[in-house]
Amino acid sequence: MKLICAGDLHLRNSSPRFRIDNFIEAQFTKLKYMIKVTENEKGLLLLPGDVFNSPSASHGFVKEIMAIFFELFFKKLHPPFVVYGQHDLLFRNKDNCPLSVLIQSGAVRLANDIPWEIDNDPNIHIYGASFDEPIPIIQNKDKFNIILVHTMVTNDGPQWPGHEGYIDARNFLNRHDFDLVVSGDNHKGFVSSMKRKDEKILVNCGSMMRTKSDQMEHNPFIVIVDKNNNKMHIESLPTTSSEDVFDLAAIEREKTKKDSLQPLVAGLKKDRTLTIDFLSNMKETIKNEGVTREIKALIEGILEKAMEIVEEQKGE
Ligand SMILES: [Mn+2]
Repeated sequence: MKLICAGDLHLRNSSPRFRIDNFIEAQFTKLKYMIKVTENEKGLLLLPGDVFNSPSASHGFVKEIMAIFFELFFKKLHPPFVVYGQHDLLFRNKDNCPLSVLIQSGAVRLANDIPWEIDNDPNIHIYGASFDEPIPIIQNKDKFNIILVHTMVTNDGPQWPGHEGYIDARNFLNRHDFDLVVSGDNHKGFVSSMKRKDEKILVNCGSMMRTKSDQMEHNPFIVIVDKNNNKMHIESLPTTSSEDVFDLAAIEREKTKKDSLQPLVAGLKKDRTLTIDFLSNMKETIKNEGVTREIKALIEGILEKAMEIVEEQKGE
């Protein structure tokens, strides 16, 4: 049995800022490519959360995605397994969001703490931990245990100075005895493995699409793991060069603006309570000190932009 591991799809019906190509078409090309590979390999597609970019995806868009996933079912293959990422949820709630509609329809299956067994390979057990859920306990160590997890796993320690709330890939493999871990949340792609009794593999493909200017170097891929011999193959997704999909001049202008705000951003990031105090003091001051409306708007604009960068750097 071949396991087709993917990353965060972030399916959306709008183009992100800075993309100048036909983003929606590029997204469907990549998704259909994954489905094709799964078909050709008669494999099992594993999606570790953030399937949708937002819980407010339209009915028409959800229907389109549902049809693509159902292609596997109609070809007598297993539907993809999923877990919920924070982007799939509406106010952290699973009931009223597009991914729950796909799960209920049977287009995809939710992996959770009760292992799934699939009929043509009873030796495989599939678990899942959606966003903010604990890692399940393995019920039968003799099985080939797979887990889909949506949590920040990194390959190289913290992603920025002061980064908290992540787990290193090798640490994860050490702590939990799964044979294959497919993780989502970290948009940077990597593969990590560890030899215990058998080889244990952690696959974090990263995001399927390049949506942000810091992803110029990101080459979207999927990983095909052959469960029978533990061999893996990294398969690039059809991708156009970054120069052709990003508005480079606009990115450069944005970067200059961000760089000039960096000292302010660093100050705001230091302490959450201080930040709130600083912002309310500043508002009070500009209200009382007879500051003109234009200057007031300018200061508020700068603070808003700085807070935006602070939020952005908190991660996805
Ligand atoms: Mn994500």
